[in-house]
Amino acid sequence: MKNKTSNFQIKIIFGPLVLFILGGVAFSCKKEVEPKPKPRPNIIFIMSDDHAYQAIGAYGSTLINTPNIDRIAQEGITFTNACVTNSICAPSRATILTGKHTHINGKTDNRRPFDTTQVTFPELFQDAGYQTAMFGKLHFGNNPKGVDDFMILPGQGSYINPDFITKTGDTIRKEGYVTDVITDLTLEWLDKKRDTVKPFLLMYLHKAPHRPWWPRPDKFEEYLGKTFPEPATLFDDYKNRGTAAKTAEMNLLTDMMYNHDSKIRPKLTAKMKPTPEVPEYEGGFDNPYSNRVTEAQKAAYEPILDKINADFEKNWPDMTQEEKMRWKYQRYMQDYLACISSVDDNVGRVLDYLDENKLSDNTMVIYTSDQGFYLGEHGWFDKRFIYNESFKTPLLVRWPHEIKPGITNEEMVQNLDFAQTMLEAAQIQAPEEMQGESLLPLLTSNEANWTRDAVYYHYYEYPAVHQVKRHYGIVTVDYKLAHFYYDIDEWELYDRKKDPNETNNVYGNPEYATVVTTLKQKLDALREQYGDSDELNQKYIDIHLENSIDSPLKGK
Ligand code: SGN
Ligand code: CA
Repeated sequence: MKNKTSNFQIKIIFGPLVLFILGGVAFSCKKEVEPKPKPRPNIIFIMSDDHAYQAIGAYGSTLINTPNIDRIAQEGITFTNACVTNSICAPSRATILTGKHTHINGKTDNRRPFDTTQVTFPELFQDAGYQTAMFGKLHFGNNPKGVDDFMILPGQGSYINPDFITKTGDTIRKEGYVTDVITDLTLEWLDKKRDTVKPFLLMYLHKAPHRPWWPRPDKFEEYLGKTFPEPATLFDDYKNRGTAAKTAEMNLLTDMMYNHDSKIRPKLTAKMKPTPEVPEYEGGFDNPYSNRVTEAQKAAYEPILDKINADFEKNWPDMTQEEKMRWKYQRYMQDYLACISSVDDNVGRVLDYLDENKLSDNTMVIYTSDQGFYLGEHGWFDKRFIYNESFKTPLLVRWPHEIKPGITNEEMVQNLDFAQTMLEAAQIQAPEEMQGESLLPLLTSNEANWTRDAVYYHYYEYPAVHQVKRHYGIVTVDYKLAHFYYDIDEWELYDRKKDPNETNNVYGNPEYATVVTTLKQKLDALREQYGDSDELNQKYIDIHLENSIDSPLKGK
């Protein structure tokens, strides 16, 4: 009886314990087999148009502070060697949306239509149950697919009182400054249209700081009073370079327009003696003199334009060529950076909204540009070249709990990788045909095994505005090798370590003979890996000649 009792007591005491332990084991086994799925993050993909990394505080800018964009860097990761596959607007966007190189997605230039039968990554998000939206500049020739809500600028769009194409096919005009308006639309969507049950993919795409760099009047005035440091290569004479650098039409002195770009009134240049030597646009579709602008808006711009014009009238006739270059550089920087300042303020509005609405924690925020840009380096504005300032693009990513705050990464990553990165973060399978690599290992781990040691680049839009010749090439940590073709056949090699400004083409220098042989083999291998070839080059030349009405080379 005693024993019985004690047996019973033992059962009473240990029974639940055994069950608890067994239950615990079962629970922990179950946990190993089926981990609780992580909640899928929201994603905000922020892209500006032509935003050079040289104009971002987080990249050590000596030109401007960007405290809001820098918040993404401070709370996330800065990629110091992010680059594009083709440094021009619509082709870059096609690569981002498809995860494929230009020669595969077919969007070789800004003019050619995009083949919409291809899969673009927002469609995959939509299929996977994400709510998707896009606001701002797409510049694609087509409306986006896989996007529940959108308001996109037609083509390049306008800085003041921009029109937007809506999902219903209407075009509506919104009064205000474009960077503010795009942000208003984005915040309105977050506030009123967001489905709180679903994760979202939101593409927030600025027009600024695209040419012709019209700032909002208050910023226009503020930046007019500033002077900026000149880049070391402002007076580049393109000696020791190829034909392509010498013939490109993007030099501040010879190609930047006094009226269209530097904001000198046409009636002033017309009466100046001697007449300023630069050709001018006739249209002026996108400036405060156009019909779309209200009298009040014009009145806000006038006193600032008065100051710029008075200074020009007084000083320009006596300026040397060198002084004209310097004057144009300062004018350019004042307007370009004033546009950036608005972008930065507005990025801050979006980040604040996320904080205030407790969305920051589970939202991946990406900041990038469709390519880099020349801010007077080599005497240039615009982009297109495989050379550094246009080839590199800013890339900052914040994703709390997943990315350690304030880290930097030097790997050669590309806009080709963006789609796969976002898809993996959202736990969506990427299609086989995508050619990039997910950056997730680099975002979330210090010890990621990243094996890429070279990237491939190919630019096609020639003949065209700025006349940058067609070229493709390979970039490694140490070298850059490019082949310029079509109406020339020239190779260029830059030693990135010894010549970071890329002013000395060492192709043909016997000391680099072995480097050239090795790099050419590597380039061939990359072209094969990605499916590019001389036959495809010819195919795209033929298409260009068939479609182009303005090609000076037509028939050649
Ligand atoms: C416009 C610009 C060019 C620029 C292209 C492409 N001229 O034509 O300077 O290179 O767009 O830019 S503009 O003064 O009329 O804006 S892209 O970013 O869309 O590729
Ligand atoms: Ca662009």
